[in-house]
Amino acid sequence: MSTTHKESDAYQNASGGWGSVKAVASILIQEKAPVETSRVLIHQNKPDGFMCVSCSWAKPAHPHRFEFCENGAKATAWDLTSRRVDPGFFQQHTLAELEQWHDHELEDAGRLCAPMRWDAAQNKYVEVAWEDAFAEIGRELRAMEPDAAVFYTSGRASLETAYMYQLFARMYGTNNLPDSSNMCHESTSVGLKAAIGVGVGTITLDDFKHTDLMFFFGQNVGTNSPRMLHDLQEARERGVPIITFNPIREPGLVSFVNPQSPTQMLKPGATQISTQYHQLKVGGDSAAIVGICKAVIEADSRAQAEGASRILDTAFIEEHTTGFDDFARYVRDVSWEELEQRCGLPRAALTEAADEYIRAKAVIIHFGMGLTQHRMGVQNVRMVVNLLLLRGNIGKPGAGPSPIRGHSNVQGQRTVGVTEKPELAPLDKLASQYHFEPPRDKGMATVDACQGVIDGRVRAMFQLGGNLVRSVPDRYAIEPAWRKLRLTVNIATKLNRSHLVHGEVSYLLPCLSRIEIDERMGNAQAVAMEDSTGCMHGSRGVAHPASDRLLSEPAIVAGIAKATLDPASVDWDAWSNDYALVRDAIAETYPDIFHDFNARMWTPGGFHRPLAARERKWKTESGKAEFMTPETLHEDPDMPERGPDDLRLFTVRSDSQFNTTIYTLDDRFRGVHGTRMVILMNQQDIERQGLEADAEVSLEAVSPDGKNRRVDGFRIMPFDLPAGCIAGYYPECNPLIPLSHHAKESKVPAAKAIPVRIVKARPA
Ligand SMILES: Nc1nc2c(c(=O)[nH]1)N[C@H]1C(S)=C(S)[C@@H](COP(=O)(O)OP(=O)(O)OC[C@H]3O[C@@H](n4cnc5c(=O)[nH]c(N)nc54)[C@H](O)[C@@H]3O)O[C@H]1N2
Ligand SMILES: Nc1nc2c(c(=O)[nH]1)N[C@H]1C(S)=C(S)[C@@H](COP(=O)(O)OP(=O)(O)OC[C@H]3O[C@@H](n4cnc5c(=O)[nH]c(N)nc54)[C@H](O)[C@@H]3O)O[C@H]1N2
Ligand SMILES: [Mo]
Repeated sequence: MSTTHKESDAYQNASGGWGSVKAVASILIQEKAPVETSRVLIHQNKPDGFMCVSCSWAKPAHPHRFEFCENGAKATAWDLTSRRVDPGFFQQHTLAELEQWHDHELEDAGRLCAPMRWDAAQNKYVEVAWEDAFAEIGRELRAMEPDAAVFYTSGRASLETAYMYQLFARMYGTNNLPDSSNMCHESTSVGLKAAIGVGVGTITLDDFKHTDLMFFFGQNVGTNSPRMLHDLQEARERGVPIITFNPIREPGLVSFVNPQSPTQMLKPGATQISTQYHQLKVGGDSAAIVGICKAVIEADSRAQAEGASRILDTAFIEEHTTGFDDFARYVRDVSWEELEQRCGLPRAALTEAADEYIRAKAVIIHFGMGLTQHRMGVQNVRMVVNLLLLRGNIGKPGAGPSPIRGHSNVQGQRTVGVTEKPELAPLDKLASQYHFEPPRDKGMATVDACQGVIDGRVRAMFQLGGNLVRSVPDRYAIEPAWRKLRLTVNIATKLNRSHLVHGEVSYLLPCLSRIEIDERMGNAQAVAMEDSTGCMHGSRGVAHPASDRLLSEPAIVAGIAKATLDPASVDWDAWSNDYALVRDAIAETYPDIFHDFNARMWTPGGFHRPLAARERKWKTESGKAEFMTPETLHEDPDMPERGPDDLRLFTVRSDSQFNTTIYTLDDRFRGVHGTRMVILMNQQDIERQGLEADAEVSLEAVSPDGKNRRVDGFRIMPFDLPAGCIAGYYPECNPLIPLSHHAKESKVPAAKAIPVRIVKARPA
């Protein structure tokens, strides 16, 4: 049942606060860029400044003086480091040598400075001229079947770059356009699209002023979207309750001190964030939400019997939804015992949450990777919608689903056509706008592309940002397969493992960070992105570029496109010299969203894309918002039976990383220092497995295909977690995830419930 909370030596203080100020100062010093960086930080997330390269949380029209958080400051300092990985660095280090470096050391070596080509004779990267790089990449691509090439995007590149990239891939002849969303919120995009007709959240920052209850399912705000803490704090000061479902008591969801409010910093005591905190079992969310729905529907039946006013919003359900009767029947039939067993929480916890839900008139549900990275990830998202629909909590002020996206423009890249799903791209429009016949076949999502690399079907891998050999599952199969690729092209700011595990022909093309001034033909360029709330913002770099041999991402994409495609209806040079022209083209493709793009991008607080669901117009198959009856409440229908020693591993991010970028080896909030090779485990599980704190162990995947997936060298750390669930860090644990262990329908790797077993280290 629900674990009682006992602090390990984890962080005892609120998130934010002095700890956060200290952490910002120390990262500035670590990166040796204090003066420039502190000047630059003033412009972070400000109208006419640059949009933070860290998370995708909304940027307000009236920003705070310092509109950034500890992690945003770290991300900025990381890009503006004074360290350089220049051609001389590569002369000193062979790739064989660099392969021995830790991920942290690779990126910490500094910013890439010049375009590089892998030289087989020396096993080194050597400098090339940009034009020669483009020409050879073009030749390679022209000699290949288009569907053998994959064009991955990590969610950081701007709307302009993303639009150019997808157009280039399609003109070349493929829909192989996977992006980081495939490992992230794709379960949301699929689930929300089917349920309410739009694949994105429906709330805006304004809704925080009107809401009277918020939920958090599987999102760690203090680490992954800390600027949002301001909005939560303001809501808490109005007395808005917050209910959290998370197997770990994350300090950022428990309490908060605003480091930018001098009065708060001086006063003892922090704002309590979560008013209810439920430590459910990993993968227990569908069951927990069905439990809340059951309590709501039962309360409604009682109200009806007593002649009191209804609890369900029956008018809304009648007019706007389908599938309610089936769902309600399912909910009435499922037993409390089953729900308790599946989510690991007592009925009382679920009814306590339901009581609060019933009292509230406008409810927002925030959610993150804890819901999406599961075999039943899409269903989890559908259950969020079910709960909202019961009381008409979509399409009114202060209410709606709020998926908190990851990378700062991951949502926007999808909006402008980066997708492997042809039905989501405006192919007819592109055909008429650019006079070509776009490919109509389904492209590869990220896990398909990885399978394609393993099978040999994929011959070329482009990464516009990202570090796939680290971020995807099944590393032991992936790395050797990656080395058999014909062509690998990495457009990146910093060196990472994926640049070392390369194809026969391999290029490392360094780009500007968007924090940097991007001048083309003497004119400073700006770019735009979409935040988690569907709002577009302009962004203008303010720092000096790390090297004069860098090109911007749009210029690199244009260079490759021009060298690959026949002279066509796109003037790539003109686009790469004036991004306003790209925005005009985007506006022509998507007039509803992007009309007058160049003028509107500087609207303080950004401009919102129209979202039909916000107006209660449902672009679904039935034309209504759709309730979904769950298929199963089992977290992993393929593996219903567990052995007595089997555990479920969920992978988490530390306070000091951005995905595969590891800033330091500490996780201040969880009390982990100097190492990431720890397994967090409940004390009873430790004893039951005959282990003790600090014991050295290996983890072994329990997988049906019988392949050996094992990672050595972990230490056990007692932690307050539900029984049977253990936690470890991403990406260190990724070799344990079978590629096939991904969400049904969305294919998001199920990184939050990996079946594993602990193997004790043999005594030396
Ligand atoms: N500083 C920093 N910021 C980031 C990132 C980063 O790495 N560092 N990454 C960015 C990206 S790309 C993304 S996608 C987001 C990710 O941000 P989040 O969505 O917050 O993702 P995670 O940190 O992976 O996990 C979130 C939470 O889910 C909980 N959890 C795990 N399993 C379950 C479960 O079964 N049920 C429930 N209810 N909870 C569960 C974990 O304990 C954790 O607190 O952050 C973005 N922002
Ligand atoms: N086990 C497990 N696996 C996971 C997850 C998990 O929670 N658990 N999370 C998944 C999620 S949510 C995501 S989003 C993926 C992320 O996976 P990826 O997209 O593959 O990885 P990132 O770590 O975000 O990419 C980091 C690299 O991007 C490059 N980069 C940084 N800034 C820029 C820029 O401005 N331009 C360009 N061109 N390059 C840049 C740098 O070289 C850096 O090394 O990982 C997924 N994998
Ligand atoms: Mo993500």
